[in-house]
Amino acid sequence: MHTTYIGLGSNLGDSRQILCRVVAQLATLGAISVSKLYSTPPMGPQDQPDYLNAVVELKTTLTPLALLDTLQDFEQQSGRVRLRHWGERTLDLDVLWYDGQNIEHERLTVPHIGLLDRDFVLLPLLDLNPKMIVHGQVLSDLSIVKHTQLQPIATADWAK
Ligand code: PH2
Ligand code: MG
Ligand code: MG
Repeated sequence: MHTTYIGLGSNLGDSRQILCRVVAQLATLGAISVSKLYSTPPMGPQDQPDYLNAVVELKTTLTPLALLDTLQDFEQQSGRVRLRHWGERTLDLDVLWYDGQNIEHERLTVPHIGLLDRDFVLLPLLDLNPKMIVHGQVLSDLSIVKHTQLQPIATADWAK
C-alpha cells in the first residue's frame, strides 16, 4: 500500500461541488483523508477568480503513473477547461507526494515542483500531516507557512 497526497484546485464553475465530486471519486481508489477547504487568491494571472484548494491523503495500490492517468481521467470527466498557463480551470489534480519517492519522469515530477513555495498546498498538507518533511525540509518551519494569511473556509467535513 502506498501513501500519496493529491492537491485539488478549482476556480471555474461550481468549484465546491466539483471538488466534492472528485473527493468521492478518489475514495474509490483507496482509503482517504481530506484536509480543510481553503479559498485562495490566484497565483499567476490576477484577473481570474479565487481558487478553492484542498489536499487529499490517499492510501492506494496504484503506481504513480497509473494514479496520474486516473487523475487525468477525473479532470476530463469534470469537463476540464484550462484556458491559459497558470490560468483558470475547472479542476486541477496534482500528485504532490508519493511514499517519499523522488520521481523524475517526462510526465510526472514528485514531490510536486511548487510544493515548498505555495501556501495553498502547504496548509492543507499540514492539516493532514503536521510533521511532514519534504526534501529534508520540515514544512511547518517554512516562513511562508508561518506568515500566511490563508484561513480555511470549512473544516475537514466539507466533502461529506
Ligand atoms: N493553480 C494554478 C494557478 N494558480 N492559484 C491558486 N491560489 N491555487 C491554485 O490551485 C492555482 C493557482 C494552476 O494550476
Ligand atoms: Mg496545480
Ligand atoms: Mg496540475
